[in-house]
Amino acid sequence: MRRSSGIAIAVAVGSVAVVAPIWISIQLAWNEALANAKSRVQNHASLLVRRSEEAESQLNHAKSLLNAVHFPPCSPEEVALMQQLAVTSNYIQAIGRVSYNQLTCSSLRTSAPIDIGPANLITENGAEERFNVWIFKAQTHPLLVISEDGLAFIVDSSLMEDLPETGPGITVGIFVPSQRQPDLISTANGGIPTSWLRTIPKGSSTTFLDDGYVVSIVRAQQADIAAVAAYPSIYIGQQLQPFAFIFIPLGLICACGLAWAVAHISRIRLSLPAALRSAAKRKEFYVEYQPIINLETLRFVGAEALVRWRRSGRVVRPDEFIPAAEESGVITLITACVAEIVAADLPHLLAIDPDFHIAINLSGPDFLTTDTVNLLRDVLATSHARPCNLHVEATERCFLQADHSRWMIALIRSLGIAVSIDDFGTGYSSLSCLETLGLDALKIDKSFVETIGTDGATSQVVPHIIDMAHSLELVIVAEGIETATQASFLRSRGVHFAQGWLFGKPMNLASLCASLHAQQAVESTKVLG
Ligand code: G
Ligand code: G
Ligand code: MN
Repeated sequence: MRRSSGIAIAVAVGSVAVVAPIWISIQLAWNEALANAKSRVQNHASLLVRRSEEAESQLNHAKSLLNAVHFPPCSPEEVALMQQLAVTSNYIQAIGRVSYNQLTCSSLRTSAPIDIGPANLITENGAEERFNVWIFKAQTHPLLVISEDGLAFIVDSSLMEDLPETGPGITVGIFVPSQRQPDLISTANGGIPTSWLRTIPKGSSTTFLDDGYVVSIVRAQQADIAAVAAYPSIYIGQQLQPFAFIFIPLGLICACGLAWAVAHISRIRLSLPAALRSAAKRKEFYVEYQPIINLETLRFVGAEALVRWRRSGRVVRPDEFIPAAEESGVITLITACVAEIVAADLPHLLAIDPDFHIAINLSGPDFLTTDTVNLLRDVLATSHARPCNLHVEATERCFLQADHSRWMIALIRSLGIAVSIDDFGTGYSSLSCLETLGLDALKIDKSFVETIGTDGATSQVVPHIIDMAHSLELVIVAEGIETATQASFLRSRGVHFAQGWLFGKPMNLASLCASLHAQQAVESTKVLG
């Protein structure tokens, strides 16, 4: 990764880190306010239904009483009773007799008949309803007249619709849900389209969003009545404010935390090559050796040098810095450190076993310069080792430029140093390029070895790699062996060498020397015995 693209990614991630928590907090606040608005409209509609039911029962009570007493219609006795009933029920304004769209007499005690116009609708049980009746001169809003069997009940629905804390913008209405095309009987604040008047089962309710409104419908349990309440979503924004005061500062705190973390991590990542360069100068790198064994004899025949970085008291593993080192090219300095350490360590190992070898890992950038060849030559010179005591492992990424790679491999091999392809199978390399590179050995990656004895799809790959390596006459080393089953499978397939926790984990020079001494001791007792 180039520095500029690194910065671009850090800026992009940083921006997301700042925007995301704020966006999420606004979203949370909105959801909270929406839920709140939904329950408010539903409460309003329910209250309206309860009042309508109450009005309906007052109406039924008055009707049955008037029918039961059998006073002659419009007689003074009947008008007196009507008056008494109208006064005692809070939703009924007046009661009268209706005939040919006229109130002939009523509790209002007017002398002339009053025109109330034709019915707007006739309900299931034959009651007539008039929604827009104007009776008094001083009336400010239309009244509702419900009539049945000649008796008329004048209801002021605005009393029902006068809800507590309706606040700005809330609209409520009552309608008869059993109608094919329901229409409002009455409404407070107006502005309710008929498309909202949905027919739902008795005793149920529904809440939905439509055209910028939160709408709730509640239908009465018994009476053929339903209420609608609507609240413009625009006001939800106002309710959002108290939530926003909590969530947005919280979001900002999260955003700052995340932005700081991103900045911190990107600073570390961007400065990693610089840190590696100074680590190479200060000799903070050291090496551990992981033994390579002969699968036939189980002898330690060599070891792979694996670099470690001791950074202010902490050991950093190669996976954390090799990729950055390869990208920036600093890896060549690290390779030089490893080569220097190996040159110093080799004499100790060769003193115990003169045929022992150490494998050094090379990366792409190492393959671009002939300095690497000189470096290897220097290792041999300073350690007084023979070329067979030094091996080179190169990953597939080293071989991106096939012609150049072939030339470098030939140069290294001309020193007498063996070259293996590392982590085989994990990169892009194909059989055809393996054929032409002129390698000595192939290391099967541990990700393939892991699949031995399992029935995963890749478990079939290991035998193929082995057969291919045999046909190219390559020495085969298997990596990451952890079980005896894996070892015996590989041995039976003719794999020559192996490396893995089953035989030995990466260890320091002293431990490796001790292991070699122990091995020599066992062998000499065998020879003597
Ligand atoms: O031991 P392990 O975590 O040690 O090694 C992790 C990876 O780092 C291995 O794939 C190995 O190839 C790589 N690696 C270890 N040491 C070196 C080194 O000195 N040079 C390069 N290029 N890669 C190394
Ligand atoms: O360069 P190379 O990819 O060979 O590096 C070997 C890596 O694999 C190192 O990180 C080493 O610690 C790790 N390793 C070596 N042997 C085993 C093993 O048996 N099991 C597992 N899981 N990892 C191993
Ligand atoms: Mn390796």
